[in-house]
Amino acid sequence: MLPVQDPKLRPIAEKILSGKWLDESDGLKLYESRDLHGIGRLANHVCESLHGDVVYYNRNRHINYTNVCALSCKFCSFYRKRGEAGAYEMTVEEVVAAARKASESGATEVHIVGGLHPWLKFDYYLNLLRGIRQACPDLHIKAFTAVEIVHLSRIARMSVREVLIALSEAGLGSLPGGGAEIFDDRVHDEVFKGKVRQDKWFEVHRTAHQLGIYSNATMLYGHVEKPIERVRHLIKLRELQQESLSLKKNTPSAHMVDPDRQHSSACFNCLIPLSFIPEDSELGHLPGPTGLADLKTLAIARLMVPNIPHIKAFWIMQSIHLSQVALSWGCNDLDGTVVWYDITKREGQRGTTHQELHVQDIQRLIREARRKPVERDTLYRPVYRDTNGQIIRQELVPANV
Ligand code: V47
Repeated sequence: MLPVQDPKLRPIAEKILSGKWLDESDGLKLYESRDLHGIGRLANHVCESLHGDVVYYNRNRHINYTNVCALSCKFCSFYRKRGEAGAYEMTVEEVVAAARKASESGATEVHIVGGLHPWLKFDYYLNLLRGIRQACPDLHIKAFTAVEIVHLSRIARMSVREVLIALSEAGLGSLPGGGAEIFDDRVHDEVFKGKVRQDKWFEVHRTAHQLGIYSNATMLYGHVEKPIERVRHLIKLRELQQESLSLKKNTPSAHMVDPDRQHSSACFNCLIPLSFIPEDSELGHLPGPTGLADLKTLAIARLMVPNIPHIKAFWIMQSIHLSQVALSWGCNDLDGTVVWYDITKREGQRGTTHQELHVQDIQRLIREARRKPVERDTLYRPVYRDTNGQIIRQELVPANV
């Protein structure tokens, strides 16, 4: 029995159940359909066939090192111009201190992104990575969106490839998925003119994958884009992933990011559809997505992009309550403890950067959704801890844990 009620979704359901990929018109039909539960069941089918009942989370700490930005994207309420009230930039020492504190309280990852600061030198970024690497050798540093990487290549007068190699050597572990927004020139010119276009975003992630650096991908939805633009965005991500996966299959394995040595290539780990939060942005007059629109988009992301293994409901943006529901709509990841976040704030969080979920609460949300919570590291390897919360080193973990 096909798990859909809308007859227009039957051919799509058949494709999904037989493991075939959906095309643009299938994506549009999913958006047009009112059979939200049918779409959810299909997404859940894909999710469970990949991950069973496991839902991942991590112990992480987001750090936004500066909100000073050369750009003025209309959807963004985070950026400030230098000297403007509320503008800040953290020193390298402050970032390292925040990372050390996170590591001491059990985090395995720091997620570091900021605005395109017009005056910080390339050395600032290298020193920041080196400082964290030295202070916390085991902490994974996921840092800098593709847009920041292009900015660094301009200020350092280096190619994207050279910048990524330099950052890796200084301690970068992987790239977050931000800055993708919607890969469409009309939407680009209307909402984030001045930001790099899609070709550059893809160049950064393609190059990262070739160098063996894993990355994530995002889609910012619920502002001025149309369903067709979301569907095309998702298909473009699926295409790069396919390219990266076929390269990965054909390269030998070794974990060195070294141009003179052979290394294994990488791919996208996770896709994060980001629900637009209009408050305090230049698009504040827009209503933003509803809960049902959020669920539909998360599920459609799962269905359109079967080759990116993980779909994350980022609780900061989809809200804690809806992210829990999304675990039955194709999502198998909630991000993590976060602790500190300045880019977006929902009602009730305005005026504070402290946005934190405790591990026990994350686990409770997942269990209540009838899933099994598994702590992961950035690269989705399970993290095992003893009863005091200390990490049991992977190689010491017996096979039956
Ligand atoms: O690039 C900015 C988005 C992104 C708003 O890789 C907004 O694991 C909604 O990319 N409403 C940064 N979204 C966040 C991001 C991310 C988050 C969590 C995990 C990962 C990961 C990546 O936030 C920006 C932009 O697309 N954004 N303003 C807003 N008003």
